[in-house]
Amino acid sequence: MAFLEGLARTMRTAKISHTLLGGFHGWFLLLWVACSGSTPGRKLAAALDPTDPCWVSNALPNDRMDDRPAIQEALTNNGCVRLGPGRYTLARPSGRLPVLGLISRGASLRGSGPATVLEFTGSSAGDWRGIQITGDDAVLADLSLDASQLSIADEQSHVVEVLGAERALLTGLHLRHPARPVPNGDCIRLLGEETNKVSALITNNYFLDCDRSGIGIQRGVYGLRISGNTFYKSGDQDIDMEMTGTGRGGDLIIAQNIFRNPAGNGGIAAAFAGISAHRLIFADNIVDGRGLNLYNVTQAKITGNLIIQRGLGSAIGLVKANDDILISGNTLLRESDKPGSVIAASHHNAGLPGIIRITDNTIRDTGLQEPAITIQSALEVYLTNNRISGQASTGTRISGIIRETALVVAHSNTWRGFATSLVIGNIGSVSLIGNTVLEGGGLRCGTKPVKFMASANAWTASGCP
Ligand SMILES: [Ca+2]
Repeated sequence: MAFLEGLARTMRTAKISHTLLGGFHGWFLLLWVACSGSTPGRKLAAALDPTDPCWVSNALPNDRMDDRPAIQEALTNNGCVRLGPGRYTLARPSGRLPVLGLISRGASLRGSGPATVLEFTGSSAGDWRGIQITGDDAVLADLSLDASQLSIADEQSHVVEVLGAERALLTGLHLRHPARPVPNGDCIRLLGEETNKVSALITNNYFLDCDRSGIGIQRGVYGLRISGNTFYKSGDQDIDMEMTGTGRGGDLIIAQNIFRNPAGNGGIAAAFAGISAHRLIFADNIVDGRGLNLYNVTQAKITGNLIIQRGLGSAIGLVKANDDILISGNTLLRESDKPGSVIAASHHNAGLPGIIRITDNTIRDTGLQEPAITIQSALEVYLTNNRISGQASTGTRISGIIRETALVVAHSNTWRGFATSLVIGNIGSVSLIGNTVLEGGGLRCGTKPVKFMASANAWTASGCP
C-alpha cells in the first residue's frame, strides 16, 4: 500500500512538473511559488495555472519590463486576462489612449488580490487613461491600480474610465493617484450619452489619494450602485456627479461606504449636481470629515448615515431646486466652529427647494455662527421626531425668502441648548404639535403665518398668533 501511495504521489508530482515546467516561465513561476510563503498555495496555483485560457505567458511581474503589449494582446485576442501576484509595469503607449482597453463584450481583467499591482509609468501630460472600458458586461477585479508614479499629472488623468458601457463590474480594486497637491483626474470616471448609457456596480474597492475625485460621474449614467467602498484622502470630492453639457443621469444607490478625510478642511465628500439628476439613495454610509451636497436633485433618500462635518460647510447641503428629499434616520454632526449648518437648504439663481422631509434624525452642532438647520424658500417642510442640540443662537430657522413657504409641519421634535430653538418667517400654514425644548429658548415667529395651529408643545413662544 505504501508503495502504491508513493507511486501515485510521484505521478502527481510528475504531472504537475510537466505542466508547470514546460518552459522558462514555468521555472520562474515554480521559483516564485516556492518563495511566496504568505499567499495560500492553492489560491496562488489557481491564479497562475498556465492551462487557464486567461493566463498571459509573457507578462512577467517584478522585472520592470513593459507588460502592456502582452496584456493588451491577450485582452484583444482572448477577451480575458488573469494575473498572479507581483508588480506589472504598464508604460504609456505613444500616440494613443488608453494604456489598456477592455473593448469586447464581457472582457475581463482579473488579478489575485491587492498583491497583483499594475504600475503605470511615464507621463500623464495631456489626456491620460489607465484602463478604459468600452465593452458591455466587462469585469475589472482583484487588482491594485497604482498611478502614483506618473511623472506629470494632468486633470484629465483617470485611472479607470467606463465610457458608454453598461453593466461594468469593478470590484476588489485598490486605486491610487499621486498624492496631493498635484491635481489629477478621477480614480474612476463614468461617461455616457443618452444614446450610449453607462451603468455599473462598483463594490468593495479602496480609493487612496484620488484627486480630483474617487468616482467622477458625468452625463448619461443610469443604474449605478456604489457600495462597500472605502475612500481615503480624496483631493476634491470622493464622489462627484456633475452632469456636464446637456446630460442627464440618475438611478444611483450609494450604500455602506466609508468616506474619510482627516485633513479637517471641511467641504464635500459626495456631490450630486446637474440637469434633471434624479432618483438617488444615499444610505448607511459613514462620512467622516466632510459633508454631502445636492444641487438640482429630485427624489433623493438620505437614510441611516453617520455624517460628521469637521470643517467649513454643511453635513447635508441642499442647493437650488432640490425636490422630494427625505432625510431620515441619520446621525448628523458638525464638529467645527467654521460657518455652516448641519442641514442647509437654500434657493440659488432662482432655483427653489421643493418638498423636504427631515425625520427621525439625531442632529448635533458645535458651531456658533449659523443655525443647526437652515431652510430657505422651500415649498413644504416636514420636520418630525428629530433630536436637535447645539449652542448657536438659533436651533432651526425656516423662512420663505424668495417665495412664501406654503407649509411647515414640525411635530415631536426636541431641541436642547439654543437661545431660540425654532424661528419661522413668511410661512403660509404652520402645524406645530408635541415639540419640546429641553434646555434653552423656544419658538419665535417672524412674519406671522396665515394659518397657525399649535398644541401640546413644551416651549415658550413669542411673536406668534
Ligand atoms: Ca514586467
